Amino acid sequence: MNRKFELLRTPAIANLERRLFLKRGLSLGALSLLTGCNITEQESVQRVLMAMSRWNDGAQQWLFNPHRLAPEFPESRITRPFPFNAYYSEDEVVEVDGSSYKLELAGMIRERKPWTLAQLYALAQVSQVTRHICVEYVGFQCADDYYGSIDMATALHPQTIIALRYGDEILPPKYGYPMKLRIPTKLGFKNPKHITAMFVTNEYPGGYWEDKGYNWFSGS
Ligand SMILES: Nc1nc2c(c(=O)[nH]1)N[C@H]1C(S)=C(S)[C@@H](COP(=O)(O)O)O[C@H]1N2
Ligand SMILES: [Mo]
Repeated sequence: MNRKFELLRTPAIANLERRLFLKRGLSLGALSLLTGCNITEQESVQRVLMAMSRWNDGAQQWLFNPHRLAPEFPESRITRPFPFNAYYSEDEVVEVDGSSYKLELAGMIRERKPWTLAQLYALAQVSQVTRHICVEYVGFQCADDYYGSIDMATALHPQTIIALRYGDEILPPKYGYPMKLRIPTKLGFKNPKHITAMFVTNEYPGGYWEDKGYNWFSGS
């Protein structure tokens, strides 16, 4: 889904983003993306945040590489109407009074003066047409109680395949008959065998080893 954002970026926000970036490898943008998503259970939010913090171990640096730009799209590719996402329904959207609205600034910021909406509108603006990815996992269940999950980008990777055959034979039992997910960009445990069900979800499904503490991303 693509959506158009009218964005403003004050030097203070850009600086805060950069600091978070360098210190924790997690951008403000990634966090605010999460909160805008259609995640209903508190527990799954916690699990997503835990999963995200586990990404932050160097192997996934490319995800948050400050020099890697997200793809941009022409106006014709905008999804309309754009679906509503929140932890409540659309008729419960919070009402904000723009005339009294103030953006408070706090923490290690030199100028902590709140900004009014009029002041914000007066700043230089940029626009972007970019893809909104809520969370989007693909989960797998296996015949032997094994289970696992991968991000959508990995699922759509050209070398991620469902293996039904091994060499010249039907996939043998020990390698996952009748179906094994083969992901050459990931560690062995991310390749579920004997798959009986696949599902797409926005709630972090975890995995057999991941839920015992293994790194969820475990790949390149
Ligand atoms: N269903 C199922 N899938 C699984 C496992 C398992 O125990 N059960 N083990 C994983 C691990 S740890 C590895 S290394 C690979 C091994 O796959 P292979 O036997 O095809 O080499 O399968 C993965 N997929
Ligand atoms: Mo493994």
